[in-house]
Amino acid sequence: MRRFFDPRQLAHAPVRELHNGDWVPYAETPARAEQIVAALGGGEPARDFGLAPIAAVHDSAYLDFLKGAWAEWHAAGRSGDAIGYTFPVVRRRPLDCSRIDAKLGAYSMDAATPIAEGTWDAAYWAAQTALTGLDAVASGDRHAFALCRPPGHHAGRDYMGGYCYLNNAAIAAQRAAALGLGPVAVLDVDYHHGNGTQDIYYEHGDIFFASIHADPRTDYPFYWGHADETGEGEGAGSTLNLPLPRGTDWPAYRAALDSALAAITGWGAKLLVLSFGADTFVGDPISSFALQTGDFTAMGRAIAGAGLPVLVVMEGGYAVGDLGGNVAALVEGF
Ligand code: Q9C
Ligand code: ZN
Repeated sequence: MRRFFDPRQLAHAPVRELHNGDWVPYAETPARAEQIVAALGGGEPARDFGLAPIAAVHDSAYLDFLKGAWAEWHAAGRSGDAIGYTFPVVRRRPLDCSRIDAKLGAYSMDAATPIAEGTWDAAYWAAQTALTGLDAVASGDRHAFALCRPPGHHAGRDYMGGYCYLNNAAIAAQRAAALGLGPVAVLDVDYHHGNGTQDIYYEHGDIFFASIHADPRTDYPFYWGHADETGEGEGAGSTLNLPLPRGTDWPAYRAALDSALAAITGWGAKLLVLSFGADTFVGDPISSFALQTGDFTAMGRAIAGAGLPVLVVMEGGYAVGDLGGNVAALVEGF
């Protein structure tokens, strides 16, 4: 399948994140993408579809904030990466905040998502990379791989979180539906629950969201991804969460994957967006599943076996030395 990678995504390079109570080096590094593109033997650059398909998913005030946050932070006399530290969980309401500190808290769900100088440009080109991959599928390719970075599945309509700023998979899914390629399903196989994608489509009956992930009772993002979250309103029944315990290996994972694929085809999907994270790998430094490199090939084969056109969108995966091989293994399964 064709692979898409745009080097403008490398401009995003935050220095540190708050992890388990300590400042640690930022895990979502440019080297991740460099390892993957090397293992895949290169990638075609993104085409520019402009802001409209991004604004079809994200709030316009949030996009303005993302574009300007780093400059505003520095104009306020700060140094380094912009990061929130006060979060409006109490009676949240749409205040028009002027201080960059207030905006950072209002538009983020954690302190793992700093804004560096190159963040907006990289996130913009990550979204364009997903849209370029979708264009290949829309033009008749059966499968396409979009090497997106920064990742997207924790980002909601008006918030960033979990190394994610723009929800690349949701942007591609929305565009696919607008092009009449639906009904569209998003299957999220990153180790972490895709709370942003779920939130964006929670009340939509036309986009199905299924996620296989570490049980949020033990793992980030904690507050979403529980099995009883199934959608609301017109979206009632179009969200499926399959949380799994720490230590899950391929046989148990495979059973959940089969259930998710059966639900997606049973729902009548005509196109699949796969949010693929390689952080289910046994050697991942921030995760606790036990998939081996060869299991990713079986995963790709099983997903291709569902018989739908598939756009693969890259999400997490932090075992940098094994990451290229793990992604190449998945691609081989298609
Ligand atoms: N102690 C993705 O894989 N930090 N994001 C968790 C747990 C955030 C992962 C801290 C992890 C985000 C796209
Ligand atoms: Zn993840």
